[in-house]
Amino acid sequence: MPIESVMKNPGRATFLGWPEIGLEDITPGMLVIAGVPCGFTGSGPGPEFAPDAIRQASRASLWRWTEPPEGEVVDVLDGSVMRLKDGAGFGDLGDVAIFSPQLEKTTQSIADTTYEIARRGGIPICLGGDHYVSFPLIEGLARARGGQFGYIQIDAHLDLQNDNPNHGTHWHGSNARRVADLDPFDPAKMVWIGLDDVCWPEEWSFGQEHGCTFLTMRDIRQTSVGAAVQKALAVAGDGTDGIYLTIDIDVVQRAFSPGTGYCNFGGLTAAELLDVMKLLSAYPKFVGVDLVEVNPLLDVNGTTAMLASLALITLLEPMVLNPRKAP
Ligand SMILES: [Mn+2]
Repeated sequence: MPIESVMKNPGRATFLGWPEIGLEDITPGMLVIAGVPCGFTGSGPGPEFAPDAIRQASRASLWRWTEPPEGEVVDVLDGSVMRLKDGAGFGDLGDVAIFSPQLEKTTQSIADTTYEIARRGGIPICLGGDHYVSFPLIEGLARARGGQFGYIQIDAHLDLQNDNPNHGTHWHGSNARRVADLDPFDPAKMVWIGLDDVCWPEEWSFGQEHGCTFLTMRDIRQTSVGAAVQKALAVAGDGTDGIYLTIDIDVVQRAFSPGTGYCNFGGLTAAELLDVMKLLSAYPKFVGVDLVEVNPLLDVNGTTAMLASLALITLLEPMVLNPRKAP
């Protein structure tokens, strides 16, 4: 397998200051950050700059990991004390090679990366990129692992279009549909959280006919974020070998997330997204995660990159910090 699919980022920031690693350093259970600087399969330039912007933004949270005088931090929401796990494995692999505008070669490169990570037992945590990248990330991962997987997509949109007249079958409106086509995924174990806006009739009927679970913003407003997460985990986790989680930052209202291509006024607030992440973080069997559609060219004061980094940190912290109750 060619390893040209992964490049290091010498001298550049790593996510949360995690060590730079190569594929050979990956051990089973390790959390592996990989940037996917691909923006040509979306709606405009910008998402290709997101991996570095999210890594830079994560540095504002470094103190939680490196500076507590007693090596611990306390979560003020529940009083739990967290300490870095001894020997917890995590690292930053750098960025996937992108061959813009060559769709096939780029798709292969992205898929090879998660294949190689998962083959070594690593759990890929990927920084997009536009949402198309999710499909090759998942394809490579599923090919390496085997098994049946659930799927949770936090997004204002379905991304279930089969064939767009302008963009074809492989772009950021078709990623979920391509995932649904993969054998390890049963559409009845695929869940969307935070849907808003409109979709094409074909996407809607695909979801209805195949038993997809759509949890809209209206559902969330009428119940709660907690109820939505509980339902999503119950559906996607039912009888599966793990869940893949994809987060499209455009699920968040524009006031909190100006740096993304879609203008959303009805979506989650920033605090609600972090609540969703906190609740999801209790689930122990995520096989891979991506966060996509941050666009630094549209961002204001790095707000969206900061929110993206905090969303991932909130999700990952229980996996690398040992919680214990305060005395
Ligand atoms: Mn999307």
